[in-house]
Amino acid sequence: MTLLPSAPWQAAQTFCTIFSGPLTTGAASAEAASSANTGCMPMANSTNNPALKLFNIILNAPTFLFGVILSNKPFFQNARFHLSAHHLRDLPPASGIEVAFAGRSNAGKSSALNTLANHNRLAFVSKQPGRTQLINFFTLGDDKHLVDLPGYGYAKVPEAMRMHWQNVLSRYLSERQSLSGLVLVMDSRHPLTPLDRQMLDWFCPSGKPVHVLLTKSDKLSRSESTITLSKVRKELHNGWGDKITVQLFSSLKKQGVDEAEKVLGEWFFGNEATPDPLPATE
Ligand SMILES: Nc1nc2c(ncn2[C@@H]2O[C@H](COP(=O)(O)OP(=O)(O)OP(=O)(O)O)[C@@H](O)[C@H]2O)c(=O)[nH]1
Ligand SMILES: [Mg+2]
Repeated sequence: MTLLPSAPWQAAQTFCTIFSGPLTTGAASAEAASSANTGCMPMANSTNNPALKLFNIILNAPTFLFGVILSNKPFFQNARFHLSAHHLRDLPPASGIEVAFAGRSNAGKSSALNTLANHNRLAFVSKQPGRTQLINFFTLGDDKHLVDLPGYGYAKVPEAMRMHWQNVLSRYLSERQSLSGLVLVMDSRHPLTPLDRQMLDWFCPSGKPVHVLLTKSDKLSRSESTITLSKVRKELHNGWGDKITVQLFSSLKKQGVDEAEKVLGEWFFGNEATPDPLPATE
């Protein structure tokens, strides 16, 4: 048993409670989460102001680092289910930072999310394609979210449903202000399908970063993995620019977890504030 807080923001909470009084983080509802915002530092409403955003990041970095040192746990392991949405109007307010996992049905999005969270059943995983049929939000606390998107490209989905999700996904990817980066999950045996390319076409004009996870890499030999990685990297850079990074990933073998955590950590916390992931204690 440990008396240490189990999460960076819990550690931060302890810190703040000791030095500044109680906090309002860890809110259960979307409304509460958005109003609670973050940390013990005075948070200005920075949604539309880049200077204030930067100010808030700098202000909160020491608190976050303090929390991580105390918690001894990579931050994604604190992911908790927050809400599911069928329509854009059901999404939580776009006030924080979120990173979405998109990709073909059955590519391994939910599995990758569970692997990062070190949790077997946080997001639903199934052999049956089309398992994730809602936009599922997982909170990391502090108004930060991981988002599991419904997969695309599953032929047996009814036309009306396919049109609905095409519309929702294109609008979500191109309009959502709090969406800070996209993890595009591709089965490493079938990368860059036409629909993957369409996703990149929808998202890349936003100028936000994309990280491609070539999942199920355990199904490729070492040399196949190396060749696939370099081919996909080249094609991504040629087609969509250098804001796109790519790596091999296996949820089954838990390979590529540190690399993915590092990239996502930078999106959530910025270069300076991102600690190297520490070994999990459980
Ligand atoms: N061998 C192997 N199988 C994997 C890996 N990742 C996922 N799978 C399997 O692939 C299937 C689909 O995984 P999901 O994570 O549900 O895929 P998804 O992209 O969320 O699918 P939808 O929700 O339908 O869009 C499941 O049977 C997983 O166990 C992996 O890295 N290696
Ligand atoms: Mg899924």
